[in-house]
Amino acid sequence: MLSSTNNKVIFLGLSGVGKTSLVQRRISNTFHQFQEATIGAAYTTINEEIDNDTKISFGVWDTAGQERYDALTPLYFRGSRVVVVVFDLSKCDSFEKAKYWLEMIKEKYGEYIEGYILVGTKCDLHDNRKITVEEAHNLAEKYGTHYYETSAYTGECIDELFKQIALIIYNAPPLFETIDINDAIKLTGSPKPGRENCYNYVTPPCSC
Ligand SMILES: Nc1nc2c(ncn2[C@@H]2O[C@H](COP(=O)(O)OP(=O)(O)OP(=O)(O)O)[C@@H](O)[C@H]2O)c(=O)[nH]1
Ligand SMILES: [Mg+2]
Repeated sequence: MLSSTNNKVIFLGLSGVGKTSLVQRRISNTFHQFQEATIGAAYTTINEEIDNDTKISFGVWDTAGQERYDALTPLYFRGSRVVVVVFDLSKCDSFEKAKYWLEMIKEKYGEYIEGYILVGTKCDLHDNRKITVEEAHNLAEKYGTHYYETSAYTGECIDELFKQIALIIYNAPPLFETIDINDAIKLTGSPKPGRENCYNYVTPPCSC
């Protein structure tokens, strides 16, 4: 199992698009018609199986979409491996907000992020649909993101979305580079009784 602590995933999008509902459907297979708006951000750990021998664990930051939190949201970008930009297929303003986040992240934070996913939610509301598949695909193509259409109400495409997040993390290079042993501080000597975790520190000899 790969550790979750450094595998940070952030969900972004206008208030009411259904970010919390996506996460709830995945972790407890439930749906709440009157889901309360998130305050600040909520954190959850999710485990995904890549295959029989490989499991990935990642931490999801489900951010608050209300505009008053917009200035705070970029604080969560730092160290994110995957960014999930969410919009409501029945709300044009949420699609505009998705464009805003994609543009701002690519411009300012792009180099640190391994993958982006664009998600159109509430695909169960067929009659209210405002954003066409073509428009969504064009946006996904412009920013090089994956694209999913989901419904937290029916559960459609939720498993596929979280599996894709896990795959991006699985295929990403490791977060930390291995330290050359010659550059490391060497630990020598025997630990003192009762202080088994304490060692004498000896720095490597100077090579000059
Ligand atoms: N029909 C339908 N309604 C949904 C779906 N997903 C979410 N909703 C409803 O949309 C409303 C908002 O959902 P939330 O999950 O709270 O949205 P959010 O993006 O987390 O909102 P903030 O926390 O304010 O940013 C709730 O009333 C949900 O029941 C869906 O797939 N289909
Ligand atoms: Mg929420």
